[in-house]
Amino acid sequence: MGLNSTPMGERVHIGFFGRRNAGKSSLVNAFTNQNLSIVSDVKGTTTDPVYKSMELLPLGPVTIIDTPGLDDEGDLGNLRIKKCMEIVRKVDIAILVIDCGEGISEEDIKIYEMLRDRNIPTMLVMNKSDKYPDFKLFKHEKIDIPAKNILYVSAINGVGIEELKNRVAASMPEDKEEREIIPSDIGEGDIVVLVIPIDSSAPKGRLILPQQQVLRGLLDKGAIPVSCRDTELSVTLDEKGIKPKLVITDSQAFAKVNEVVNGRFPLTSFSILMAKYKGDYEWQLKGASAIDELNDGDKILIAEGCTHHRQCEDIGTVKLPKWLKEFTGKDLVFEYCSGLEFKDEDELPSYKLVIHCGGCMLNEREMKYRVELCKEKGVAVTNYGMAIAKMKGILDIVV
Ligand SMILES: Nc1nc2c(ncn2[C@@H]2O[C@H](COP(=O)(O)OP(=O)(O)O)[C@@H](O)[C@H]2O)c(=O)[nH]1
Ligand SMILES: [Mg+2]
Repeated sequence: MGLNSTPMGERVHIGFFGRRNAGKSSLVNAFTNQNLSIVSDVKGTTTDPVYKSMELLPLGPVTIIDTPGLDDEGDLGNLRIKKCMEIVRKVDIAILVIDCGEGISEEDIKIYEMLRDRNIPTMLVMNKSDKYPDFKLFKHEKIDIPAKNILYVSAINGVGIEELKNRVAASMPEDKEEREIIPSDIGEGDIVVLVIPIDSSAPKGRLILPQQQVLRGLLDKGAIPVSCRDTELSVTLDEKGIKPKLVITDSQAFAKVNEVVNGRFPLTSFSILMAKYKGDYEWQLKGASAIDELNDGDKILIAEGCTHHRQCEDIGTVKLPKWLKEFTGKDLVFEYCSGLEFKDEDELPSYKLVIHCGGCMLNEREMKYRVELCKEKGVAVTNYGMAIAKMKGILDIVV
């Protein structure tokens, strides 16, 4: 992530879908004005999704995703289709690319229905219009889509690309900007204490994403953030006499911070705020009580949105399993997944409980999908902060 860039989880995700060779990669290149995807007439050239962040006016920061074709064959093909499905569930806007000469296939209809069922605004883009002078005659009635969402373009000569950008910008879901990570009762002039432990697992020289986001959110509202480590919290509250409207701590320090706060001020954590911000909060809250029902041999999935985060890793693979074993006294089995991969619907029911990170690297759609899938499969799901609060006996205090 660059110094000035918007975090991936906050960007509008735009996915390019369609069969192999429809011209998805060529269109992504034309759309972004960059040659970032390999284009070729060999089917299956794009084997992994390609991500590209850019500014798309008037939309703002977006992430463009080029996908492998959904009509892949064979074992490797199935794997790619699975990857493609992982992308379908996180895009905010979809572009379904059709080769004018090939027309609409069964696979295209399948993809379209999948997108429609998920209420994802979709543009049907008939590509390679340069090759077909009578392209407007190509039929698309196999797909029931409003005319304003159909475009004839050419990735080769650029016809229709600007129009495509404008329409994509216009199809932006309206509620996207309204979410706020800061609780609504915090406003101008309110002091909020942020407790940020700096231990060996904290990244060198910087703050992690949820901390940055909360800090920025408070400044946006004209609130007054006061930051300190857990070791200085007592000085801050008792000696300096700071009286915050809210204390927000890293959940790992919950027990210690709760002792110092001692009921004087409302207390919550960065990860709990994150769960309220994206994901089904009430359901995750309920999920925390499943910890009481764990038994010997139960499988627990610890899921992280990022792959390279030392702090999360440490808490996910070391501290949480240790605390859970101590708290329950049971012989539990832990499994882990990270990054963009999550267990699919066949694997998920074998788990008794899923404990997810705050998901600062995942967008809202992806986070909601994961919680929803657990819900559908009857698997309890909660997040790091709530699980820790539950085990420290302060869940009702901090949510
Ligand atoms: N004539 C023409 N060819 C195109 C157009 N877009 C892509 N192609 C060609 O179609 C082939 C497949 O393109 P590619 O972007 O790799 O397709 P993908 O598999 O969907 O990513 C390549 O040979 C491209 O040069 C277009 O608008 N017009
Ligand atoms: Mg491609």
